[in-house]
Amino acid sequence: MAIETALPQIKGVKDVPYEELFVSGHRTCQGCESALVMRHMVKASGPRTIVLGSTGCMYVANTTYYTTPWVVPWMHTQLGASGSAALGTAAGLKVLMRKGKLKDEKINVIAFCGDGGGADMGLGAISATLTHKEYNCLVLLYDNESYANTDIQLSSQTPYGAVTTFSPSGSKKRLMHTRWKKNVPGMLAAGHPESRFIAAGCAAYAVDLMNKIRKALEIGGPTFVHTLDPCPKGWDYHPQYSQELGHLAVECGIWPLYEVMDGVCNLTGPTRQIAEGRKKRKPVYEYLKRQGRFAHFIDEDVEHFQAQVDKMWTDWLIPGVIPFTVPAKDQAILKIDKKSKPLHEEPATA
Ligand SMILES: Cc1ncc(C[n+]2csc(CCOP(=O)(O)OP(=O)(O)O)c2C)c(N)n1
Ligand code: SF4
Ligand SMILES: [Mg+2]
Repeated sequence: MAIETALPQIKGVKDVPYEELFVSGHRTCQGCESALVMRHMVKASGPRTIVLGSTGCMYVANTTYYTTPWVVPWMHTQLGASGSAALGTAAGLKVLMRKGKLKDEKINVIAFCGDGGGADMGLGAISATLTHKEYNCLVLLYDNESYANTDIQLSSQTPYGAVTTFSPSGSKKRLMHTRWKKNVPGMLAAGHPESRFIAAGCAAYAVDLMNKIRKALEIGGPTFVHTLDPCPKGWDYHPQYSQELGHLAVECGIWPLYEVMDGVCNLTGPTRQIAEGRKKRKPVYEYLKRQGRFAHFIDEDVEHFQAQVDKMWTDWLIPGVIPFTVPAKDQAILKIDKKSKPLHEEPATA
């Protein structure tokens, strides 16, 4: 029987393939959203897929000796090498097919990395890969907001003020970590014109995520998807709340869902509803209070966090995506009319 390789958009849950290509046999924590990302990722891409994985929880916990949940071919790659592994594999397949050593068919190449491996250590390799338009590959960055596998160290994706093993809250210094999260998908979309698809997703919005993965693989060339993944161990909450926290991250406006296809930015899911004024953005306190990593926050910390998120929605050129603020005197020259766009509701005070 011929294997269906086209990847049409999924209209609703009934369209989601039954076939599981990431099954039992892994040892991720209960409630691990990153494991769910892996499952959705290969469900969306189908059986003609090669997965390459950087060191991290999704490598270590998924490849305990003699067991693995991967049904598709899988290979480990070095912590900062997801970009290089994706490009090298795509190039290798192309050569083998050109020489007639492999059947000429569409094989999806996906390399995943964590936030430590992708947003920090391997960012250069991902950037280089996104400039090579002749190779078809997807880099998926699963972001649990810490170097989780080595016991929750701070990364550039750890949110402002959060406790990690490298940023404990002390009596002299309440907040050890005061940097705002690096904007990886926005940065990559703004700087890589040869990449035709770059997106931000979350497994709590499974169909939205699977469709982004399918678009990335169907459009061709090097593409990138960044997911925000609640991690019960690192974020310190009961595993049953992973999906709820994913929803809250989006509903509070902290993690906007969007895709940039051929240079056109499209907000998706609840992010679009908030931007259109059809849904009220929730106060960030709703999200922060549910996690032990923010338990040391006092009112002024919550207020600072809220003010930064508000700025993303009110001042940024594209809410949550492009962090430029255009001064009033230049808005007409740049054809920007902020007043015509109701970007946010007034946030409630926490
Ligand atoms: C070059 C290199 N430095 C350090 C390590 C040790 N190490 C293994 S996994 C890991 C954490 C990776 O964090 P991240 O990429 O965010 O993935 P996560 O563990 O959070 O899933 C580290 C530091 C390594 N394997 N290779
Ligand atoms: S530490 Fe976090 S990312 Fe790692 S397996 Fe556990 S829940 Fe998943
Ligand atoms: Mg991580």
